[in-house]
Amino acid sequence: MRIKKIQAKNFRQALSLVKKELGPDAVILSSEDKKENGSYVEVTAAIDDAVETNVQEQYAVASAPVTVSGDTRTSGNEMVELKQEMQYLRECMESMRSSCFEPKLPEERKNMFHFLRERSIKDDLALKLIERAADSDELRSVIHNDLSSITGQGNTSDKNDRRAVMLIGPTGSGKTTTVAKLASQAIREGKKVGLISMDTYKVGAAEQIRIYARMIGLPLSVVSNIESLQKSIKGYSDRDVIFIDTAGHNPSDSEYIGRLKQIYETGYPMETQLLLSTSSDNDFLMESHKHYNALPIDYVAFTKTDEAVKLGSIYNLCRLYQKPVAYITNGQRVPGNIEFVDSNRLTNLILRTGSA
Ligand SMILES: Nc1nc2c(ncn2[C@@H]2O[C@H](COP(=O)(O)OP(=O)(O)OP(=O)(O)O)[C@@H](O)[C@H]2O)c(=O)[nH]1
Ligand SMILES: [Mg+2]
Repeated sequence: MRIKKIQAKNFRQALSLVKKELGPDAVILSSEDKKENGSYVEVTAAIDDAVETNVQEQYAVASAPVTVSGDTRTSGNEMVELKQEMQYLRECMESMRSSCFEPKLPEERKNMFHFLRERSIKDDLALKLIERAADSDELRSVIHNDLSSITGQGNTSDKNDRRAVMLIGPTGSGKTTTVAKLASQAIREGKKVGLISMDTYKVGAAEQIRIYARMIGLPLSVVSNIESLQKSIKGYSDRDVIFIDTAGHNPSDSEYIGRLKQIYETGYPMETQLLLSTSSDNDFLMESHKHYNALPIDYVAFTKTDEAVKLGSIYNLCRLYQKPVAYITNGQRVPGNIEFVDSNRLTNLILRTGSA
């Protein structure tokens, strides 16, 4: 970690110097208004970028090298262990930072920082937000602008070609329930709808979606491999839209991501919606990005907003995934409990206090 003290005429100028000297990931540890020899601001900032980039150099200094044919090299296992250790230290630092980190900021900015932290917005994002906003009104519009620019990236050009909409997401994120909600909504709009379930993994999964299909009055096809998926899609050639439900797994399971990847290899134009439950652990959802990022996700959707006390994770995840938000779901009822939201509504949810 590199720590640096920076002096400037005012806070805003100090922050831009911090960014210039330590980069955009630097965090402010303290800020003081000084009065000696005229008034100025002194900011102490830190960056922990050295941890990862210097792993190899540090290893060479800190460990005894393994000699291979007179050569000095690190063994593969040692390097893996060392990387794991560094990762562990990094995680410890992160959790210390989020539990004890208390930036010394001017009073108004400190209040804004706490307001964002109380809503579970990540410290680094919160610091960047208060850098760009002079007061809480401006804070709202900065968040709104960030969300609008992400939503503006919606891939709408080929949307009409894509009749199939596939829902993916971690276990229990609400895929099957949401497929039923979306299907009901499409029927209400006068569309001909087809349903496909690719979940033959979980006990009772087929039965769950079969009940919904019967309730909505829709044909359902349950498939267990790519060939039957293609056949089912072909069989639904008279349908305006086909909703595909998938089995939920832990996203860190590489076989699961691999199976999803195979679906795209069929070349069938498909819209993919990633469902993330706002009642899940924020860090788990952030971590899942590493894995889902390998797939061509078109939209994210946030489920179970009715169960979440804080919805700052929506902001964290929008910034991380950089995908437009298709909708939110806010209850178990089918049909119903689904809301197609704009940036304005999302901003309100992120900044709200207590559950909806
Ligand atoms: N409170 C609340 N519960 C929801 C919402 N959406 C789904 N659920 C509930 O969450 C539980 C899991 O929903 P499912 O639709 O089965 O989730 P899934 O993603 O299909 O689960 P897997 O197929 O096992 O991965 C069920 O009890 C749903 O009724 C929501 O918006 N709010
Ligand atoms: Mg399911």
